[in-house]
Amino acid sequence: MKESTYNDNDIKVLKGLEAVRKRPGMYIGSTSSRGLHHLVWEIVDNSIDEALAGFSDLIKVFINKDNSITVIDNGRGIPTGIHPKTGISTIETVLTILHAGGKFGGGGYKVAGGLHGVGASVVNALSSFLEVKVYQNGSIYSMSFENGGKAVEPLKVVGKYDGEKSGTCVTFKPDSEIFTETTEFDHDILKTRLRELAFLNKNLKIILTDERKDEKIQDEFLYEGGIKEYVELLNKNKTPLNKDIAHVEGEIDDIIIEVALQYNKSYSELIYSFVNNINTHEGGTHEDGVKLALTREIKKYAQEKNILKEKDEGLIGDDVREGLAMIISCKHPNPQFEGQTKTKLGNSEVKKIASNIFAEGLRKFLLENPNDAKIIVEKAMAASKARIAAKKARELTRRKGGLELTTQWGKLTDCSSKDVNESELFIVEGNSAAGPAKQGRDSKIQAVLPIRGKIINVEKSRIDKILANEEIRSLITAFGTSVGDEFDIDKLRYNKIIIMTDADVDGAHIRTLLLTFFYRYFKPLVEGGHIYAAQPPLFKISHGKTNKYVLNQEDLDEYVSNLGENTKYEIGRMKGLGEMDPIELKETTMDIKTRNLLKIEVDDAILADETFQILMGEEVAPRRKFIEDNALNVRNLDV
Ligand code: 1YM
Repeated sequence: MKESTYNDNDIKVLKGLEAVRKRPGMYIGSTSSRGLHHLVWEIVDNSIDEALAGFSDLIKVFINKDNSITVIDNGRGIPTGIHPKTGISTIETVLTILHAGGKFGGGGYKVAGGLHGVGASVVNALSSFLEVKVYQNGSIYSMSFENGGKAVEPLKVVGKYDGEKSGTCVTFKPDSEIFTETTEFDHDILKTRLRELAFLNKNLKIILTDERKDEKIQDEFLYEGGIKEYVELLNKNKTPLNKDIAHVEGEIDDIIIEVALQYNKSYSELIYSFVNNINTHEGGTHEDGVKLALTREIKKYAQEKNILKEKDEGLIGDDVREGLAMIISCKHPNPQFEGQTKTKLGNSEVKKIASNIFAEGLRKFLLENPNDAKIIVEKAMAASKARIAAKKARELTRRKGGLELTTQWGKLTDCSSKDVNESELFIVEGNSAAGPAKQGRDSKIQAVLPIRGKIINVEKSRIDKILANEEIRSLITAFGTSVGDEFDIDKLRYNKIIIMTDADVDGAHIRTLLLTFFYRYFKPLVEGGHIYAAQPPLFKISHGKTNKYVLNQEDLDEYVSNLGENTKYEIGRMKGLGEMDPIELKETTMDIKTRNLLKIEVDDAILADETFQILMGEEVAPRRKFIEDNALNVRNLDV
């Protein structure tokens, strides 16, 4: 009787795990590097849940020599007894039955949900090997699986130990038959997220050890200040304004809201929000509530102190968020995630709770820190003035006949198609490149906008000054979306916006200036995958009557080595787009059939912000260090 239950179950288990192996994308998003790292987060999330429940304070992650991963925590250990529903051990249940990770107890805050939360069984299904060890009541229990979750032998006690401690240890090796692109873990990806988890869970120690090199690398993260220290990191390369970081924490109806913030001299806002440690990229009710209270409280304070007068135009959200670095962390027992990427908190009750908790805490901070409060209000007032000036300037140009510009710079050569989906905008540097680009384009779907050399550095200027810049205005007009509080992505006129600059240092600088501008003022275009970089060839190889263009040194070497010993050839280094004839430019860089576009994607928003700040911001010392640290890379790239 018992045996037959086990067999039925066995078949069900294998079917479940097979389904995961058949369509891994459905469970972990993709089988690319991102999916590979997702496996680690599934296991680590179980350890984090245990820490959130208050049972553990240490997580160790090892990248082993063979690119397998070991995760250890000092929690209660996965229960070792027989599971009432499945009739097999709870450990085996957790590792072989889909969604068993949904826990049996209920209650408490769980990382599970959103992107993660498919559970340890999915990791098992996608691994060539997995071993779990549980330390409980003096016994070490162990069970291992291979080939996508097939049990090697049942759960057994493999040893004894002295002491009170308990914990779980999972080692797994991703299956190379599933992860065909790569099975190699990226140290930095693991490090960044583990550090983030340590910031979000104060007093939780996380240690990452990379055993792959002869000299092993170890990073230890432990933050007593939690998200306060996270804000400190966000402002590391900036000039902070308020001396003390404002920190607010409160709980209503089991919903915990924690916020830390500090203003800096820059003009951009940096807000990262989380729910149960999951980054809510798309925001949601917790973020809405905090933003609402921020605007209301700063405005109220400014009026009470008579800094904001009756006659003044009010402060709006954009004004009080200029130069703001803020982390919002919400813990919710039953979060509902919405949005395109399921990273938007939907629970409607949270807005009011977040706004009430934050309003009270911020008010207290402003009253207790009058000097900081004054600096914050003055920053918002200055932003408000600039915004109003920019708006007036925009209205003026509009009355003068729209933002259409008639100067030679910023003169758009539009495409004839009105179908946004097929339309492309090439932003080219200088008039010499505009000529061949206009001739080499497909005039139906490709528009060309020449810009003069270096555009204004938006990292160092406020919106009013930025909008006074001719190049910037022509870009905004061409996009069609407007900017700032008037931005509307539905008005975008081109599906692809392609930066086409020379393959040299100046070209790279212009590309960085443009990317900074897009990232700061048109983030939805970057996040929506509308921004691209063209890749003009770096070398031209001529032999006989053939001209071959290649992108880089590697391709050059390969092409030349295949030419045959007796072929005479010449290598030319391309200096600029203007040097190419229209047909060459079309074939190598513009033609949708033959070109090689680079899509601009942001994997790590915090790193992107930091890099733009370092490269384009006011502070010189961090830039020097960045260049020194990366000089070798640049040299390698640009042989
Ligand atoms: C290295 C990975 O999985 N730790 C871990 C997992 C569990 C528990 C403790 C745990 C949870 C509960 C009760 C509970 C899990 N248990 C389950 C299940 N580390 C790692 N540490 N006792 C222990 O949630 O009630 C799933 S995960 F389902 F068995 F309870």
